[in-house]
Amino acid sequence: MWTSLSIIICVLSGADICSGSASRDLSTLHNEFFAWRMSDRPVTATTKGIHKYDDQLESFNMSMFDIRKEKAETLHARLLNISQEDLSKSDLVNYKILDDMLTTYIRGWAWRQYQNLNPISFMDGIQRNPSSFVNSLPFFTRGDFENYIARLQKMPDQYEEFKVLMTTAMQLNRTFHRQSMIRVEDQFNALMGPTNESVFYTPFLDTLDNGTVDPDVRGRLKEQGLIAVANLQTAIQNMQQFINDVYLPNTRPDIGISSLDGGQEYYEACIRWYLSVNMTAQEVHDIGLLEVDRIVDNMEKITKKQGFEGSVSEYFKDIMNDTRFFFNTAEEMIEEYEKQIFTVVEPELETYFSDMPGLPIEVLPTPNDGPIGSYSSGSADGSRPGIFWANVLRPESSPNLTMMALTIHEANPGHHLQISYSITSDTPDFRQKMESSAHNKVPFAFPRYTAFVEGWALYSEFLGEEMGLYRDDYELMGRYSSEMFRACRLVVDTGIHAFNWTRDGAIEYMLNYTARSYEAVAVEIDRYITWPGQALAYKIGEIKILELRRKAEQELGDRFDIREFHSVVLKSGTLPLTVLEDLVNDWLDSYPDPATPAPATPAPTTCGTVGLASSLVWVCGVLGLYALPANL
Ligand SMILES: *[C@@H]1O[C@H](CO)[C@@H](O)[C@H](O)[C@H]1NC(C)=O
Ligand SMILES: *[C@@H]1O[C@H](CO)[C@@H](O)[C@H](O)[C@H]1NC(C)=O
Ligand SMILES: *[C@@H]1O[C@H](CO)[C@@H](O)[C@H](O)[C@H]1NC(C)=O
Ligand SMILES: *[C@@H]1O[C@H](CO)[C@@H](O)[C@H](O)[C@H]1NC(C)=O
Ligand SMILES: *[C@@H]1O[C@H](CO)[C@@H](O)[C@H](O)[C@H]1NC(C)=O
Ligand SMILES: *[C@@H]1O[C@H](CO)[C@@H](O)[C@H](O)[C@H]1NC(C)=O
Ligand SMILES: *[C@@H]1O[C@H](CO)[C@@H](O)[C@H](O)[C@H]1NC(C)=O
Ligand SMILES: *[C@@H]1O[C@H](CO)[C@@H](O)[C@H](O)[C@H]1NC(C)=O
Ligand SMILES: *[C@@H]1O[C@H](CO)[C@@H](O)[C@H](O)[C@H]1NC(C)=O
Ligand SMILES: *[C@H]1O[C@@H](CO)[C@H](O)[C@@H](O)[C@@H]1NC(C)=O
Repeated sequence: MWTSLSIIICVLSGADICSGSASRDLSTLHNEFFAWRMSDRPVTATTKGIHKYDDQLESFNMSMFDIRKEKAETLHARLLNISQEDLSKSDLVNYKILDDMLTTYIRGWAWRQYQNLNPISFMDGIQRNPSSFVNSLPFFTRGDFENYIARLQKMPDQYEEFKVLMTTAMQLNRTFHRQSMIRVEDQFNALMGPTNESVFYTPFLDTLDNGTVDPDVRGRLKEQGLIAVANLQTAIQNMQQFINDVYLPNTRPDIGISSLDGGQEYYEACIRWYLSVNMTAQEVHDIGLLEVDRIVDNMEKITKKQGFEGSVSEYFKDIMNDTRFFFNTAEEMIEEYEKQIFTVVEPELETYFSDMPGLPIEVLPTPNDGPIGSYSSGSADGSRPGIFWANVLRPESSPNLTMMALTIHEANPGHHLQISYSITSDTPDFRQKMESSAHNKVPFAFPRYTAFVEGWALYSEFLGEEMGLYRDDYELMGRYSSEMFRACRLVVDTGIHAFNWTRDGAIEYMLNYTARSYEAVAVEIDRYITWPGQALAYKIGEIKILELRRKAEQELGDRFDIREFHSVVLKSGTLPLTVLEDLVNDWLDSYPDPATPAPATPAPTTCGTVGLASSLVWVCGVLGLYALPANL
């Protein structure tokens, strides 16, 4: 009754009231979408603070492929029924993103029987980071412990579901390469040993004893927990047996995904999923080669200036052997990061950004070994700070010259600033609490817009030059080595998956251009072998953001305001690159004071207007050689 009434009113009185109903329909729809996603991914729901499904696990039954796709299609049909003209600007962004998420997923269904059939690798599965599985749950009440026990009890069934998927992968000749599997055994082994000392059992120790659960029931919870963990250990052992005896002998012989039937098309679908733009492997590869050359040039300018005669890789070898570039202790490294954030970067920010949310940031040492840095967001009200996790476990092999680029990337104006804008923007749950990636499901998965997030962080490293954040040529070399790493990924990932590169060839290429050890590079390469296309997002996202900036500079001429541009990019939250481009174009189209149009073609000097000589090459390069498809 209510619905039909509102339709009549809309017809009679025009857009204003309709806008209300379109907006309501949209919000109903994305709430429903979000609720569905959380119920479908219970562990993710727990990590997002939704505790309705704490006793459940995701289903990996093959029948779910079709069920999920049909659900997405139903929601999409309803979305298309909402009139875009009747939506406000911010609702329109939400509309476009929901549209992109659903169409990406529905399109990905065609590839459901590729990597999706391989849920375990050294990069995927709970054995990779078991404590995150444990720690995602709260452990306060008896019910919390019971939920956790229920989850543990369901794990063996999940492994049985995995075996069905993996067996299907073998039948279809769509398994992982051996290289994706060899480290799994060690990861599994770390979960064996005495049951009461397993990481899965830890909540039943101090947490339970020191907590508020009725002491009378603690004994029973421990007993049930012990049995559940023991059964899980048995299931893990069986899985390892299955991998050794059945799966490993059937792993695919070639590292490249294109060696599979339909693999070339599959790879391009992965590229499209990660980049949220249409590009071929060849296009990505060519951009990578140009970028590597350009960055080598930038590096050689510095090495020449410093009077160094050898190659870039020799330069970094010398640095690695020079104690001058190393701190002695973890504490000194943390202090240096703090100094960079608060005394070098912070004073420069307001020249480049407006209405900064000003959320707090902290530097903490990573408890476990892993990447050199990472970021986790705090709360939107600032009560919990964002954290730049710095790996300071090996001061003796972490040269200081890469620290500034890392600070910029993880803290400000990189991830911390972008995510601060994002979590304080008025965006609905389905955008604020995007589900975690399960890379082996790509492209039959909901996107998270890595190209935007990582592209922004890499663009920030670039912006750091303009902001004068790199204090000397060494820090600039550190920036280039970090950029080089991302550029190499474009060459190597596509090399492996589209152009038959060998593993040794890929390792050699990467070693030649980056200051990393053989073992570190080999792990990187195995990661690319396992997740085709994932590593491309960083550089392509950066190039897209920079391309949009150059476009705005060109169109607005003197009226271009860097702070305004950054607001357009950051204030609508995390976006697919397509929607970002729409936003920038809308901003340019509706820009006030069109009285002084910019020249149609930029004067050659435009290239020189920005910062250092090194970025001059870049500026010209982006407008010319590496422009991405303009119409995304
Ligand atoms: C899994 O899916 C199959 C059909 O593919 C179905 O027969 C079976 O009952 C399902 N199992 C569960 C536990 O839902
Ligand atoms: C689209 O809207 C029309 C009119 O309100 C309705 O009859 C139809 O069922 C809707 N379709 C979907 C898929 O929601
Ligand atoms: C898988 O590969 C084997 C050996 O090359 C071949 O005999 C078989 O037909 C292939 N199966 C499929 C489904 O392509
Ligand atoms: C685990 O149990 C063994 C005996 O079964 C005991 O010796 C050991 O101390 C226990 N470990 C912990 C952490 O409680
Ligand atoms: C919990 O209690 C144990 C003694 O049972 C004590 O050693 C430990 O420090 C306590 N942990 C916390 C976090 O309070
Ligand atoms: C590192 O330095 C030491 C002593 O300064 C020298 O003997 C060694 O050859 C150097 N190694 C490299 C790889 O340059
Ligand atoms: C890659 O190698 C396979 C044989 O392993 C061959 O069939 C294919 O044509 C090669 N592709 C390219 C792009 O070289
Ligand atoms: C290694 O890098 C240099 C540039 O520093 C380049 O000239 C050479 O071709 C590269 N070698 C390989 C194997 O890629
Ligand atoms: C991207 O490529 C797909 C498949 O080739 C095509 O259907 C789609 O229209 C393209 N999208 C854009 C925006 O060019
Ligand atoms: C590392 O960077 C070089 C060049 O910027 C400085 O000369 C060194 O003093 C610095 N080393 C430490 C330990 O901070």
